Amino acid sequence: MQKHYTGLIERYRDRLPVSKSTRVISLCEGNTPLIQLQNIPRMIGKDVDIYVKFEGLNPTGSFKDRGMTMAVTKAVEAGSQAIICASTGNTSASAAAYAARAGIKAFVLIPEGKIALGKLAQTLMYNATIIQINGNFDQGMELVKEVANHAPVSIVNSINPFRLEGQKTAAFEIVDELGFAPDYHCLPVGNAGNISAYWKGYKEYATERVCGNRPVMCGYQAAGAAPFLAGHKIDNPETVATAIRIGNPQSWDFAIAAQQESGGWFDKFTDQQILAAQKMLSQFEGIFCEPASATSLAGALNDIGTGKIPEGSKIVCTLTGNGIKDPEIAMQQCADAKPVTIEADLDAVKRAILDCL
Ligand code: AN7
Repeated sequence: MQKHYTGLIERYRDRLPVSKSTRVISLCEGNTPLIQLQNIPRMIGKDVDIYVKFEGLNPTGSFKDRGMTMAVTKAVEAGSQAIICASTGNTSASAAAYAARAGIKAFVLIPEGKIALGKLAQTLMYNATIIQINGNFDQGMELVKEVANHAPVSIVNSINPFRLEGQKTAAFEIVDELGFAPDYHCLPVGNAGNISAYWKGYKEYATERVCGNRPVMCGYQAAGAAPFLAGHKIDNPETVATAIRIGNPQSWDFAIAAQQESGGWFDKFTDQQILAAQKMLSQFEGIFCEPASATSLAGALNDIGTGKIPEGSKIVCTLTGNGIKDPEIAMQQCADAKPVTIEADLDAVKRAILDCL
């Protein structure tokens, strides 16, 4: 027995592509809480068990750390001195952190002005080299693929298969904790790496009879960035949920397979619906995720409401990133709840409290 938790590679070593001699680059990622919602199911008056897998509690505040521990471990094993990624923010923060941990260099290409403040601050602190482009994520991704042919850098975007290997462990953790796979698994979809990784994880656990069932996979996109609903890539994705402002998903085929094999579906939700779900989760459950992450709950609540997800179901929604990542959106969400400023005396404080009760 290990004395303390040392990360998902150690925990699931026998199911991951590492050997005894592999130097593991880890920040103790994974092992995130699966929190059952208590108030929202009651408020909507439906008999459903909704759990959220709070991936915002990973070391850099997003699920990307699961993939990054694997990708950077394998890059270092192969002798890489530098990694590179294109990113809407979370991948860049995660890549930068794991590169720092490994003692190698990280280059990140990000769309100028479209990265949440917390993600930019992290990436700077971890000391990555940030290259901002006058373009979107999809253009950055194409450039990264090109430049990797011309410079000694390993790509750590989710087109790197080790990323999905690491990320599949989230499905393992859910099954290990519940003792079964949920009936429905709801995820936000951008590049579609994560939905592909979860499906891989569930399939591996189901076929080895760790559990007897697999979930229906539900992939939810932002309405302005919904190529899976359009049926083709789109050129100018737009959404307040900048993490999933992606028009050309790199894991298209895997995600379609996940949807078809599981009997699942894709759907899209407006920025307004996404932000409402984010606020609801914070306000009524005390769980603060970033806007993109709330797309999973927006979708689940919609599909529970219409009966597409029937009563009696056990549902897991992945909350992919921490709400603190995007303080600007949070402040906008709460613009009507401006704090009052008063004199620093007892009477004034008393009045301020009594006024609110
Ligand atoms: C919070 O960081 O693509 O469908 O470059 O940050 O696996 O792409 C982020 C994606 C959902 C979508 N939620 O996951 C990046 C990046 C959050 C995210 C997604 C992202 P995929």
